Amino acid sequence: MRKPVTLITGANGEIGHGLIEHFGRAGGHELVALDLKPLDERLRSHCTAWLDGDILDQNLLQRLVSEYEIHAIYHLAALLSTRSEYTPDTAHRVNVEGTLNLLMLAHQQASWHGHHVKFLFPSSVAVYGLPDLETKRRAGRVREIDYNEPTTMYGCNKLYCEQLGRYFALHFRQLAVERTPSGVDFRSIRFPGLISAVTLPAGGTSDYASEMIHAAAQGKPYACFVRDSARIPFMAMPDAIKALVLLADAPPERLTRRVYNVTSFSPSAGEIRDRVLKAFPRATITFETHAARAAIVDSWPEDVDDTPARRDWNWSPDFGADRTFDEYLVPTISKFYKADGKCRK
Ligand code: AKB
Repeated sequence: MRKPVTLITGANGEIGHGLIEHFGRAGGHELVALDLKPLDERLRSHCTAWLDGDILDQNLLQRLVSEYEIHAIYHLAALLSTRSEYTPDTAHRVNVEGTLNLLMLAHQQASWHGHHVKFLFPSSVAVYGLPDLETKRRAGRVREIDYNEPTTMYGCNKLYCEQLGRYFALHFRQLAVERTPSGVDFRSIRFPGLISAVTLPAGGTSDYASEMIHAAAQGKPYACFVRDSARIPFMAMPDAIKALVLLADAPPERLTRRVYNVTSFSPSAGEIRDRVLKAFPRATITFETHAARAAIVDSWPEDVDDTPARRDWNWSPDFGADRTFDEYLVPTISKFYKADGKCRK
């Protein structure tokens, strides 16, 4: 008999670390971790199995389902926004074709075991495209239906995969003579910039916040690539994990949509600098604007309206700006670098 499991792709990533540690502490989940690289040793004790491989490798995915009965998928594997701009065709393959592979796998699994497969998909504020700074300022807290005109390949990929997921959940093979639902219970969150105390992001454009504080904690100078006035929504990683788990556990009848905004606080890059200097007064932080990367951040909203998430599945952040820095980031990062000085990508 195949063991019922939860599959986590992109397991070595920032969200993957937080999610596996959360499930490991909570217990009750048989986790199978998949990533391009061997799973971080810190996470292995929480997992039933871990594989290193590519979500584009159909043979790998078929080997996976021959051994495990998948009842939930947290599909975290992706090329982030900056990296995707350097390799847009690869980004499309990984971010879109990879996601389609996992959606089809979820459908096959649901057909096999006769239960729905929950499919949690992290989307992003990168799906929004504000045309200029005046419109961005005036728009303030944008809703899910506003300004869906991304300027990056990553944003295009995430917006399209949201729609792919809705298709699987609501309209799958609608012309079949004997139409049967896909069995894929797709649910997605548009995350703001995420800041983790124990992992460093790789290839994102909102990474300046994480990079700034991690550099300061190591006594390294940091040149921020956006202007000090650049402003987008951010969230502490523990709240991102809380949101994913809350959405996954929400009764289907509570959901009025498949894609939700969440957020916590919207600091400017200069306000982040001020908080980092308060914690690390000897830090050297400068602003050296990279015009193209700054323009990507300028196209993202100042803030998002997360009313539907609050209404449908009782979302609310635990970590506002003060608590994020004072109780989560600064003490954890300081301890972290004193411990082994290494941070995982
Ligand atoms: C990125 O910067 O690409 C990501 C995101 C905002 O989704 N962190």
